[in-house]
Amino acid sequence: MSHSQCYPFINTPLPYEYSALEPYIDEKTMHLHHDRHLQTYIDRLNAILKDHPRLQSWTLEKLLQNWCILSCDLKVPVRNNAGGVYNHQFFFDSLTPHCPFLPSLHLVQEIHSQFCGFDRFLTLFKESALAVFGSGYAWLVLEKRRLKIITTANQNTPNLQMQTPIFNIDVWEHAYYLKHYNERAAYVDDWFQVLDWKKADERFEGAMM
Ligand code: MN3
Repeated sequence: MSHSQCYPFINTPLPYEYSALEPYIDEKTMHLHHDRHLQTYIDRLNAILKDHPRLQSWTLEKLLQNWCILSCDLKVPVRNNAGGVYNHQFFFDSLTPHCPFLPSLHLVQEIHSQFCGFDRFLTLFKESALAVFGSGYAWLVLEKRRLKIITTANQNTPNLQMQTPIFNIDVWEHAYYLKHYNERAAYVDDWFQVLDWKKADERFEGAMM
């Protein structure tokens, strides 16, 4: 995901094949999720910005850090659609078919110490993902050099001025319904298997520098 991208936003290809996350995340879900759900947010965001040249040089981050100072008619649509693009790009970019879970990663060690054990962290993160009522995301973020599990509703994003996202899980039903129906817990277990720990560690290291 490119942080310098601005209007017109484009749907960059996944960094892996649609089928690459099988059997944990199925190919059809990846097609629909990336090509339709994410595409819709991109199309809507571009349509909103089309008549607002002043905002066309703004990156996603800038739109998300400043949506609250926009005019009344723009606030909510910009937050929802820029958020929809950001959250999805971040989600897809946090997955990998190669599962490079390495206990030696600085991030993993930090999780171990801040959450009193890695298994306890996994339990807490899963509980948070299950606790999102309706649609939203669970995140691991870094705030003031401390790791924190947070949740966001709908397409709201973390507070990007204060928090650096490390990874997120999309718990909207469209992310898992085809394979897991209403069983969000089974989806969270599968998602853990394809989380890109190396990418997460790079984000963590970058924010700690
Ligand atoms: Mn989604």
